[in-house]
Amino acid sequence: DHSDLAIAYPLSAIAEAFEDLSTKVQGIKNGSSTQHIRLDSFCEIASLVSVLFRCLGLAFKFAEMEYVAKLHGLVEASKTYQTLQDVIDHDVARDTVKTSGSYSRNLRRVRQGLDLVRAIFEQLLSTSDIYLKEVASTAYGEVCAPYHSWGVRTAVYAGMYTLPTRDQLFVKLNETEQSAEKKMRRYITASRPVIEYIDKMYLTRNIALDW
Ligand code: 1PZ
Repeated sequence: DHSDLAIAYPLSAIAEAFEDLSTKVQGIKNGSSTQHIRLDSFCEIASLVSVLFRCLGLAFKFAEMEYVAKLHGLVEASKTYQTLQDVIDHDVARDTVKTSGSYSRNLRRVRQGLDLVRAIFEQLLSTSDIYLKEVASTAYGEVCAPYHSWGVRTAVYAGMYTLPTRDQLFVKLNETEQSAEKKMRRYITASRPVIEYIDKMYLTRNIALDW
């Protein structure tokens, strides 16, 4: 249970939870585990990153609500389906993989959110700019913008001017520049295999990832 840690030190909880998940994913990959990732535990871990957008201010409330809504759809699915594979297979069978609001589409969106956090952390580590506009624009442009509508992209780029400063962000996360650095690196490393695992579930079913 990551919930106590998540309140006091959200970045620690995120790093720790993704390391656990990453270990499981690697076990599946190298054949030492045959247990697929459970959808309910995936949702629990993915929900931890929503504290990050709570630090971004009112302009990004919409992003948080969007992310939480997608996750909520998956939590509902987890009452019926046990694994991530199960929900994709469900949608493949009904031809609803890309249908708005479908489980597989929601999973794709959550995956993009996790990858966006990874890109933001990479940008934060590569610059010391006190404003987050550049960091956020680069990360968003790389990970999400290609898949968002013109209207959403325009709103997101306009919102970038309202982001807190770098220092304010770390204070909100109960971190210092130094303490955050290590945890962000841990997330970057741990999230990669997780994201790859999700992508592979689509690709092995001949679903291209251009949406
Ligand atoms: C410190 C740096 C701050 C960076 C801030 C970057 C903020 C990016 C905000 C992205 C907002 C996306 C809003 C709406 C997206 C919708 O178009 C799609 C629609 O999906 P559909 O219904 O068509 O299937 N929704 C999503 O992609 C859901 C997830 C988006 C939220 C990801 C936010 C991650 C923010 C991480 C912040 C640390």
